[in-house]
Amino acid sequence: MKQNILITGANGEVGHGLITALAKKANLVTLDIKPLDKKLASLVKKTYTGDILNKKLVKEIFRRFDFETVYHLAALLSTSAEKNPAFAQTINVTGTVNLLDQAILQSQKRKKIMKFVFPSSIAVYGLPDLPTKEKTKKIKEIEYLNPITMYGINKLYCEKLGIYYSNYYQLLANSKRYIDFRCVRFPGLISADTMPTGGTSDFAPEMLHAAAQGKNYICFVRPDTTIPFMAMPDAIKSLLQLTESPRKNLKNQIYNVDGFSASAKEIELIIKKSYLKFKMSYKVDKMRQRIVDTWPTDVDNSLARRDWNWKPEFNFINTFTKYLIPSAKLIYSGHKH
Ligand code: AKB
Repeated sequence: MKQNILITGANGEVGHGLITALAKKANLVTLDIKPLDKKLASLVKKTYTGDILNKKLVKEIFRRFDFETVYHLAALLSTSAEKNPAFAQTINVTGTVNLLDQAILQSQKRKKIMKFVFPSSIAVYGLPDLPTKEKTKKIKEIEYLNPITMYGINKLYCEKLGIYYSNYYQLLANSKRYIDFRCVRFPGLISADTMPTGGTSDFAPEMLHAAAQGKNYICFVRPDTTIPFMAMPDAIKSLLQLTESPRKNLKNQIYNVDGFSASAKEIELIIKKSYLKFKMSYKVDKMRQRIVDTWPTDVDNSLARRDWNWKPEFNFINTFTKYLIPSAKLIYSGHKH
């Protein structure tokens, strides 16, 4: 029998990829504040349009379905969160607690472990200044956990909550594990199919989508701004690979995953090789620049490599030449929906 999987924030970029990848293998139940994209509707068993903060709704979903795995993707990204920190805290943290509460209740009742997979972010890092960022290069999971954004703080706290719910919940009166919390820290994600909203790494996908639509683009960070990025197929691959790994192989619960590291200028130049008429300029947004200046240049993937054999398929060049540009060309010429 196919297992039931719940995906929150299903209508977002990662949700799109995950639904497509899992549709054949599992019965998918989705929750999002917006109605699910029509293209995806036929791939899921049941879709709920509603708020992660609506406890009654979340309870009802867990009453109707027994879940093997939950992918909790719903979140307000870093720039949006900075515009409304109190709201971000509620969505990102209270929303996660609502879900973890229902997950643990169900798994205790069924006496079965539930996997709870959570995308965290490089926003949990906070480098104090540019020389330290320059020097640090590939950051390890335990380094510089001093986020300066509400989103980064929320993600870091939710990582801790996940660890609490899976290892110490009510100090595990009967020392049994009910939640198997697994987490990847994503870099900036770039998808050919969808546009992110409200993130600070959005300058890279925005550049690509502007070029593909024949529009000009004004980049909101300095040309030398360098952070790690990942092609969406690798992001989906990493979530699936981590979910499928035997628990005994996982010595950690939080893993960096890498794709490639590139500056805004390098991204501009590679896009311009395919879109010869693309015009771009830079107008720095101080708040967003300040955020990315505290994010690392790159991440160290050695724990993910060691425990679940993580290896990205896409590097800087083939992310653009083999995935983003060919797919964006198809999409914007109307051949792919
Ligand atoms: C954002 O920019 O907020 C996200 C992220 C890096 O987590 N894309």
